[in-house]
Amino acid sequence: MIQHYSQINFDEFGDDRGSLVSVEAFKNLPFEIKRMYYIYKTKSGIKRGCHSHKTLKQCLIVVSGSCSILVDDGKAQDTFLLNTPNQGLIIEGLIWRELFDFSDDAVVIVLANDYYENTTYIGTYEEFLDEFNQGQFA
Ligand code: T46
Repeated sequence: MIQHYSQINFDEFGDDRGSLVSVEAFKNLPFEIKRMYYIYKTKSGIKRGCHSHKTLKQCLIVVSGSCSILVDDGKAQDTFLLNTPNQGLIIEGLIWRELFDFSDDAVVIVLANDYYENTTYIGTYEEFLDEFNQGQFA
């Protein structure tokens, strides 16, 4: 069972005009990009995510403002504060994720290796743990 999360740093090209970050599949991002979506205007008290996928690979980049992301691999939890546009969080496979503490100006870009399919969502933590336990003993 592939199950993984990690922070990734992208090179920032800065000059007196400002900064630029480039993300390229299989160059500085370890998967192909079939979909991009972005999240914005989320209020500070709101939680997003609160689900898992089985095999989807995603990279979350907070290009403006900040937000925190809790990831849970079934055994342990980590929390990441994303607040710089040249850093991302890769989440791959069966990982429960929750996004919270959005700043008013937060914009989260998500790069995904597959198209949107609402049937691939694991929507409750209990279901997620069941899937995790099945994988452990498979
Ligand atoms: C994830 C976190 C970080 C689409 O039509 N296409 C899409 O590609 C996505 C992602 C969503 N939608 C629709 C489905 C819902 O009607 O947009 C609405 C909101 O989606 P959702 O409630 O899933 O949004 P979040 O922010 O809770 O979760 C999303 C992703 O779904 C999820 O994969 O990891 O962002």
